[in-house]
Amino acid sequence: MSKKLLYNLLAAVMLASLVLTACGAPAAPQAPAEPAGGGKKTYADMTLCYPQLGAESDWRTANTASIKQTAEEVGAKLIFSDAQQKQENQISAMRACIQQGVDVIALPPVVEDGWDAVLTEAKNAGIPVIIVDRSVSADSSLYAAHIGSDMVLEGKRAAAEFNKKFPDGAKILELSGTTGSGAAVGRAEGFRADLNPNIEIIDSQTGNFTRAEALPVMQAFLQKYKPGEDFQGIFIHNDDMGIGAIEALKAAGVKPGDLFIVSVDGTRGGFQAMVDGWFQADVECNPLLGPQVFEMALNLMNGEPVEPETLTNETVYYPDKAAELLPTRQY
Ligand code: GYE
Repeated sequence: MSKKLLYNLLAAVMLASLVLTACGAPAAPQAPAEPAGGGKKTYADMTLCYPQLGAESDWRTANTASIKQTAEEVGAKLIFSDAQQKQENQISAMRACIQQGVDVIALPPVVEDGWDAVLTEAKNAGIPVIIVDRSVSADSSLYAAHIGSDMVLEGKRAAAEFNKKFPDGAKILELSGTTGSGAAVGRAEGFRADLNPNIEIIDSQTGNFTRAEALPVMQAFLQKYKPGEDFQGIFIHNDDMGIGAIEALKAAGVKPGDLFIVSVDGTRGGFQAMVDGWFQADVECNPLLGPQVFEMALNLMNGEPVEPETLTNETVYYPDKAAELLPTRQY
């Protein structure tokens, strides 16, 4: 090929690509740019945004620690914020990250609904989003993947404990997590799906996953219902609320073991409550998601395919092993 022909060819190709961009074809979403030199991107290239939903529980504290520690270990840059359980704070934190042009956003959504707009903004900016921990109701085309627990299964596991304990039926209370959160919705759904029909949930109130809010809710329950007579058990959506509830129960003269209490998370506080005889089972929910999140984020940066749904492997803990396992608990 002559030099001239080569130049002409090159000029034509450049012109064509100019015309294409000038026509305003939308930027291909989520197609990561080829790293310079064609090599793969590494953690040193990564800025990950984690708009944490809050600091409401020991589970959350452990989740935050896992994300921060993993960022440090792999040498990635982390933009972390705490939304104090407010969706609008999470959304503004996400928008700030989009503006900054982070590589990946990992979002633990406080509630399921209301994410479409900001997820669309991230998608249009070509920033992949990993939904972490709780789920969103948004269309799955708006995010790259979800990593977290099977909340419905956790509810089913709790129901199985009540079914075992009360084959002849019972009346129970439910202390539920944050209204509209994937964790509370899923646990309530799984619990009701598997609970025997002779076990009646006589009341259900939210304690917003915190000790402070669960305490007055339990106090109000105790004003209305007599423990042992009106109800024999409580399903509590997390250990922190369980600890708040125990304070109210103690103050009302209830003794450990008077009621059948099943909680969720498996934190050290939950294990202590089993050692002390308050909880009869604790359904595990694992917050240590940092390593999985960063690994997936790197794959996304390199345009590699990722699993759309990664569920954490979990179990149920009982008082018989609680004392032995307590010192080994990581959260
Ligand atoms: O169970 C609770 C926390 O979303 C799985 O949120 C998480 C839940 C966890 O506040 O302790």
